[in-house]
Amino acid sequence: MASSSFIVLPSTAAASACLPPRKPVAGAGKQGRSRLLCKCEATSRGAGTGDDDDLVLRRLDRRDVLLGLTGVGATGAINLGGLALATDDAVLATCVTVPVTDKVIRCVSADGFQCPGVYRPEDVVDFSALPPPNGPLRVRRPAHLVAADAEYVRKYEAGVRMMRDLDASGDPRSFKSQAAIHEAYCNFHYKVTAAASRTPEIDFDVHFSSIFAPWHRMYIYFFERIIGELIGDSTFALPYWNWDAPDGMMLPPIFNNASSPLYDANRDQAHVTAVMDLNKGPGAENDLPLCTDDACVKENNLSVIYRQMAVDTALQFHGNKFCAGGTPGSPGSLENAAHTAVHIWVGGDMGVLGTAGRDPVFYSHHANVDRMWHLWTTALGNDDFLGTGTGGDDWRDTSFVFYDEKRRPVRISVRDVLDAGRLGYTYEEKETLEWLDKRPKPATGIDRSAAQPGVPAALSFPVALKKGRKEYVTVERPEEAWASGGSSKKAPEVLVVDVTIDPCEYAKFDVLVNVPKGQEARVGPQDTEFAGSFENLPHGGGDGGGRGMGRLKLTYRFALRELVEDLGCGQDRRLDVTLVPRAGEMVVVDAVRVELCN
Ligand SMILES: [Cu+2]
Repeated sequence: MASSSFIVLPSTAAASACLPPRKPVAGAGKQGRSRLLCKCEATSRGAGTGDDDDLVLRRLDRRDVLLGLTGVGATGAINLGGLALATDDAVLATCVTVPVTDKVIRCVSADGFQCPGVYRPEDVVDFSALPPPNGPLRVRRPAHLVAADAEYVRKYEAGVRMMRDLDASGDPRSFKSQAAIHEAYCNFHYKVTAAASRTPEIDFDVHFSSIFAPWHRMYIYFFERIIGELIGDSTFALPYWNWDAPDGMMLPPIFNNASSPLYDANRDQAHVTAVMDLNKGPGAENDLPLCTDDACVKENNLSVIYRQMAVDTALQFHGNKFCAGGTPGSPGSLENAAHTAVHIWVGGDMGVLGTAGRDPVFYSHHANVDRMWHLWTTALGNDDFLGTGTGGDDWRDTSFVFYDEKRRPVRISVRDVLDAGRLGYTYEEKETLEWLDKRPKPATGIDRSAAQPGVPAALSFPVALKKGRKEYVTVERPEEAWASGGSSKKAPEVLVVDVTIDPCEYAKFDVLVNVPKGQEARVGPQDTEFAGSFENLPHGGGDGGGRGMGRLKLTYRFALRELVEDLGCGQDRRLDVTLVPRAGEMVVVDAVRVELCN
């Protein structure tokens, strides 16, 4: 059903790890890391103008490469798309796959930021050498239900209060030190050493790669153990914010008591007692005008969660492996969807990566992110090790050092944390997993005969997104997909969108597939045509202020296998893609393509 009003881009051949095949590219050496100061201030520029576009594009370092290869102005969309891919190949070739360990990353105290929990290397003990947890499994329960257990809430509050009372500079278990761990690892205070990256030291971040899920599992594991130690209860388990269940789609009340140590006064006060909307940005009206009541918002939320969980491969779920050599980062659906939306919804400290760990609800939010991972491998029966994209052994050998409840620096690796049971905890499931049954259905309100051929084509890549201006592109599907009428779970079809963003800016855009021009407002998260959203949780904030961050290149994959099946377009050679910008002044889309992910 491709209409001629969309620009047509070629597909790439099916490739492993969702990346195009490698080929040598002249001029690749011109790729530089442009460093632009990131002030992390709200931008106040007006609606998009041509000048704004130029400004955004000038900050796009890949463009230097493109200009070096050919005149951008003289090339059409197809050539530009091809060149953008070729440039990606050059970047891929520089990917260094040294496993991230405490030997190759180091925290740098600078710009007012003090690295928390400094330790002497000779004091580090391996987690695997410590006695395994004994006693019953610690059971993490839904936070909205533990309110009825006054004894539990009292103990939890006592533990957090004791953490807050510990000496912030002398005890790595203090609440302030614990919060600073997240800031250190997500505001680019850690550097990958030159030896490991074979380049000058580069920034390290636990987001935008398959490190996201295991690192956060480690982080809240030790946080939980510290509380248990302080209150003298080794069975203590964090409550999880059950935001994937309709009854949990609100800030759990135990966090909204101003006299409790679980309180954070900086949260968005308009949201602390409202039903959470995973499709709404800060300060914005609901982006999707289809909802007028809470029940509808909750249904939309369930669709968002269905989409993040119904991905077939570890690469889609966890994102790319971390590459020290400059390959674009890639968050998985676990990170990019509900996780980011909940941070944004809470706002305040939670709304910026640098300060997120200062809000006690962070640890319950991430307990649910962790539970989503747990469910993906258990209830949904998926395999973390599908393919090689998440880094295989590099991933399992990735390790970090955290202080444990006994104030010992402990080296813990990804392979130590793949099974929650081996860490001695589990999740109590009280609510049914309603999202499991929320596979989106084709929109009923759109007129499919209303395509408007003849609308002049206007899109060439890279393109700077502007709120209020939708972008239309038609992409070709891999022959393997259309020739067999669709794709398989083993090699599912995905829509790959390459973006360059300002890491300090909140940014969001929705992606629609096969929606005739002008009918976008008739399609919402419950509809098949809504492929999903890309959303960036801003870096910055905190003591270091997020200074010195450059532009960030990311790749995100939108699942297409079920979408194509449900729209009955498995034999079509092309898909019409609409990008709907929602927030952000500095988002550049570098390429859009369809690949088979295996
Ligand atoms: Cu988070």
